[in-house]
Amino acid sequence: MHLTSVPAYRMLQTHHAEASHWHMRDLFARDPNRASAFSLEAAGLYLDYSKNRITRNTVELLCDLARECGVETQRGALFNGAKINTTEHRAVLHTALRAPRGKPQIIKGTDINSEIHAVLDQIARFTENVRSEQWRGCSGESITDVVNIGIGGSDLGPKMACQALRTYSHPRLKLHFISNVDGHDLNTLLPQLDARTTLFIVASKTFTTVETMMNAQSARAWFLTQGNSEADLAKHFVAVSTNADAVKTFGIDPKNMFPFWDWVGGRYSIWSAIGLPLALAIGIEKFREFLAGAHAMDQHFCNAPLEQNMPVLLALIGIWNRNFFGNTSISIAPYHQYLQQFPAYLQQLEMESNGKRVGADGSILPHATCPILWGDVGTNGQHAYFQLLHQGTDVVPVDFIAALKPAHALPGHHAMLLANCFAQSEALMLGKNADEGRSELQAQGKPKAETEALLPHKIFPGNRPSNTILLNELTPASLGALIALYEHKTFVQGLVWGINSFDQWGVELGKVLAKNIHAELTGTSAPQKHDGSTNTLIARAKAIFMYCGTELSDSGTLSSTD
Ligand code: G6Q
Repeated sequence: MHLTSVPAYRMLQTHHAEASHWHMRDLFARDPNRASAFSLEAAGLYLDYSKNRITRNTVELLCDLARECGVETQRGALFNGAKINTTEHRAVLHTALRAPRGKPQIIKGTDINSEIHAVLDQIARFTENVRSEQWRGCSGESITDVVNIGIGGSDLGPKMACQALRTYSHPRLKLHFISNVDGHDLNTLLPQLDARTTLFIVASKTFTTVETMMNAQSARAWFLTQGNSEADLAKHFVAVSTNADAVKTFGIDPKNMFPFWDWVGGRYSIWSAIGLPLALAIGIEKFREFLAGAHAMDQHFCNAPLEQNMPVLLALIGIWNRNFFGNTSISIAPYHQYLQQFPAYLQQLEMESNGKRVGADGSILPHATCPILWGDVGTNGQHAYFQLLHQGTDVVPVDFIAALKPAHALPGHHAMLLANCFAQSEALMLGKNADEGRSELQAQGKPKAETEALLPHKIFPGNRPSNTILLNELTPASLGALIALYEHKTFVQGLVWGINSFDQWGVELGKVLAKNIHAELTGTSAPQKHDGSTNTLIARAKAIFMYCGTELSDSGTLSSTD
């Protein structure tokens, strides 16, 4: 049954007809307890969702909707390892990766809890060795630079988390992330590295992803040009993958491979060995705290009633904004410089999971699904696109995220940062009406005619929704809980929309799409008949290679013909 046929959906439609006339300014004025009624704490996080166009009745109806869409049953199926990724016939068990040791979970006759903890122990041994300088490069020098080569789910998570938790980073280790097949990425980094003190992590679930393989081959070739031999590779290249054969073929010693499993989706893999760069940076104890923080959110998600369930409420507020108010995008505004990569991380999590127009049952969905997610850190965004958030023609709900305690001691900054964060959500909610705008202009001594001419520009409609998520401090545990919060939010929204949130056929398409054109560009295949535009683009690229006296070799690298 589609969302639009569910009884609670119809009730919500009727309710929305009324809600569309509300202004949050009035809702706050009428209900002094609104902030406590629409806020909750879980796993060390505080969520205030009171600045939304909701009443208690809205929340009740939305929770009915979640119930009628099977959220409670499917939540159990997720944790129990049912094959809820139906198009790939896979279980979805990233939550098992953060379960404590000693809680057996049998999947296909194997206790995955002991497998998971065996890999965690392998990560512990390796990271402690690198950090304590017992693992040294081929010339006996300690490792100073770690380069993670991976893309998408094998890049965004560790990159975001290493930046978020940089306060906890080992002082000797510099972390680098190479993802783009664009050679400018790797080519900029390599001259900064000393091959004798660099460790490359080739991170790829499949170990077939073209970008990662090409970057890994180039890094390997560079390493060998730096006076090192094939035998030296073992001290400088490790792999994270589910594909042991391909890792071996690449030339990485299977002893230096950290495995994970097909039931871990790429964008949910930070908790697995894909988190190796993070474990190297912050150490295994802090990495375990990161897992424990996520586990605390899992426990909350599993056990709390829907009405007091943080991921469920965050998801349902999103459904209310998307499917009833028609808001097409959501902005993420972390007021923490170290969370700069968080919007990009969530972009993949939400848009790759739920950016789909077909339901899990294969039917075309008659309703909207995932909104476009975007954003940047505060206060930077305030000096750029916040204009549109306040006065643009589209209403864009915002998630504000802030830590109450900073990780620095510079006086004054943090109070100023938080003041901005809270002031923005207040202004978006309250707006400024004509009377207020007029009095403000009059108080500035503007003449009457100028006041009236300026007034329309000074009016802010307000009633613009936002959530505020507060962390006491940005720690491994609170970051773990924050990521898990959004993972479960995404899962719940997928259930309400009737989507399989765990496949990504659009991404798979991208992996094969370039193959034909690449063969034509490199001359290994005769030009094919494309559309006129694509033919012209290919011809222009080929012409410029010839003009520059360069050609693309079979391996796809640009080489001089001289
Ligand atoms: C994530 C996606 C995608 C994937 C990358 C890298 O959920 O499937 O982003 O992570 O395409 O894939 P590999 O890890 O297999 O190289």
